[in-house]
Amino acid sequence: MQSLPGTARAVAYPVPMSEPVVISIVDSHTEGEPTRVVIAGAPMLAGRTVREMAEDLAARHDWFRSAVVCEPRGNEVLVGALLVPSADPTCATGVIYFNCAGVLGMCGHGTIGLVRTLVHLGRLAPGSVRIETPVGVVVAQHSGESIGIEVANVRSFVHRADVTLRLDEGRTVHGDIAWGGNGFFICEDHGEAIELGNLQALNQLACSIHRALARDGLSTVNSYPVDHVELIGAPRDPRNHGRSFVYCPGGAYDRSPCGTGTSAKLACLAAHGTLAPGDVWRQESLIGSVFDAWYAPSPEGGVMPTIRGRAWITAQGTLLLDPTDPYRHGIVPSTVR
Ligand code: PYC
Repeated sequence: MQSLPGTARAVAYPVPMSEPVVISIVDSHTEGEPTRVVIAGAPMLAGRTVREMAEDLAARHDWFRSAVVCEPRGNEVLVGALLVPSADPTCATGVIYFNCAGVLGMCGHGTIGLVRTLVHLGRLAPGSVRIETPVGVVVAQHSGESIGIEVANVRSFVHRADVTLRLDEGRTVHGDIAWGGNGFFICEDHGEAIELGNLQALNQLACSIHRALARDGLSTVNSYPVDHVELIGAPRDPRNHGRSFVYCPGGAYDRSPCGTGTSAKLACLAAHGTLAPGDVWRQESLIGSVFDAWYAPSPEGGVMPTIRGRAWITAQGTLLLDPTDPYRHGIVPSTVR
């Protein structure tokens, strides 16, 4: 087991905050999807497990989440990653992922971006590293030579197969509700071209599915909502197996093939008997980037998925929150007049 020298250096912020807040970050993208890792300046979180700390972040320090990932410093595509201590002695660190809508369960592209960031900072030697997330332990592997990073994700499974969803427009779609570290509705009978030129129609349909899922109160494990919509179509590149449009909570589509979404898709393929253990599924994103993915059956049901993708560092810097700035905590409902 590797141990990481230091989680994000945490600060006990006074309330109200009258001093400038300084947050160190490293930005990367994983197959097109951005991740912002917080290196220092995070608030001290209460809790023993990463799940408890994620609950504390959401309950008491939501300003920090929105300051890091919402406009004007971030955008709705960006995923933040906050390193926190892990109480699990087999884990080198814990991590909490979040975006403009709130805290996420797990994030596959984010874990690949996190590993690339730790390598960039000289904090991670080649090999494997166990990381505690709010929804379980994941194991990341990098060789130091190739830029491909593998993530063995949490157990993934079909929660409800072949769900019929009636949309507000009167149209009906079918799909599986599956868990891959976040909750997904995975749909193939959508009738839309999975192409960037069709983005408006894809967004409209995914939004409508998202509304119907919320209206029907559909959830997955531990009451996690089904808040990601994954539309699957034929791949553009014949070397690949499927092309995905993944709509995330907050309203942006995933530029990568979505690590937790690809894991949930593997669970569906395994449940339907269309992909054998160990066989590689290559999932394209809307921009054509690819994750390789495969699974082993889980003794508890469902699959233990592994995804592989690449990440690159895009920026390293400091976020400044000026106490006189009305939007220092981001443009969020409470700051909009
Ligand atoms: O890669 O798992 C993922 C992910 C979730 C939300 C955005 N990306």
